[in-house]
Amino acid sequence: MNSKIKLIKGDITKQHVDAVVNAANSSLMGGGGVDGAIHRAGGKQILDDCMDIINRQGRCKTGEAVITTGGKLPARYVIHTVGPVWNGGHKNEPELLANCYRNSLQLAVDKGIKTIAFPNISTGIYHYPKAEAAQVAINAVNNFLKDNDSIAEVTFVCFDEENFALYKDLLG
Ligand code: AR6
Repeated sequence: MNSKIKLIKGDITKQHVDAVVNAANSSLMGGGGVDGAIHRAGGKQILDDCMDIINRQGRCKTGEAVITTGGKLPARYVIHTVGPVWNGGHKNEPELLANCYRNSLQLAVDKGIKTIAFPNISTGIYHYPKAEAAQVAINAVNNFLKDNDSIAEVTFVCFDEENFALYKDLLG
């Protein structure tokens, strides 16, 4: 396992990292779960940036990622990515979920971001099975870090006990 990968149980809005990742939806206009928490804690500046992005380039497709200010968060940036809705596993969900992690990390590299924290994308309102999602997330991050030196630390922030236990097992 890559030594740059960290695991914590907690609230992503409290993380002191260069960028936190948001499990958004394609409208980028906020929602429930971690998306709601990030917009509430980060304030209006994040939504304003999201609106600019939507006006410039349209909706954010599943698996893609965009970047905004962190507003009032301790993190300087928020990377918003749209996870797949779980549809039984036959709608390319694993590839789309891996794309969320890869595209978020690539955007981080492009912005010179060194430390980044991920929530467990798609495992709440989008109903992706947690064990499968954890495996996809860890593989995607590991593979990315193999080919890219510029990211110093990737933290998986698990909010619920079930995800935390799964990651702890998989990360050893
Ligand atoms: N910090 C870290 N993780 C959190 C937090 C938090 N403060 N709050 C929840 N989680 P979800 P999704 C975890 O539902 O499944 C929104 O309405 C939670 O335990 O936030 O990708 C969007 O607008 C779960 O493991 O995101 C979309 O419409 C994980 O975050 C939709 O939900 C993801 O759960 C996206 O659904």
